[in-house]
Amino acid sequence: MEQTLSIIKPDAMERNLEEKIKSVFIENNFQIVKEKKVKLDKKDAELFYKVHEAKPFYNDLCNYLSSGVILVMVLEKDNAILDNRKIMGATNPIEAASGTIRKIFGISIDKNSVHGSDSKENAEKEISFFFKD
Ligand code: IDP
Ligand code: MG
Repeated sequence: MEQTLSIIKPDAMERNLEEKIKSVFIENNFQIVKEKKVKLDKKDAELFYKVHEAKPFYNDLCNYLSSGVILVMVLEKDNAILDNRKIMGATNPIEAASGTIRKIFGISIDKNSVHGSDSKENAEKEISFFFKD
């Protein structure tokens, strides 16, 4: 079994899509093993997205992630990291495959409803960022 970190971002939380998006994970055989709602401050968001600090959209991205309540989840299944990326769809909802979370719910490249870890190394880092045990 593998674990990955998933976040339902502020745009989706504000539109009350929490249960709908969670049911996509459950239908796709993920177990939600940990979850919590948090409101990050800007500094937390900057730390979380540190890999993107050189990108032109970094400041907007950090403002956005800290703009409202988010739902952070640890998802578990075989191949959780890649399978989650598949059901999320491409970063830009316009380019996301039909049936993916970002295609169905995403508004724009920045308000794309969900985050998912992109590698084993980042999944471990991101899980421990939110869930210290
Ligand atoms: P990912 O979320 O699909 O892994 P990343 O490249 O890791 O995509 O980017 C992190 C987040 O930054 C994206 O989910 C999106 O919200 C935002 N982002 C990525 N590229 C752009 C862009 O070109 N303009 C504005 N926001 C972007
Ligand atoms: Mg990413």
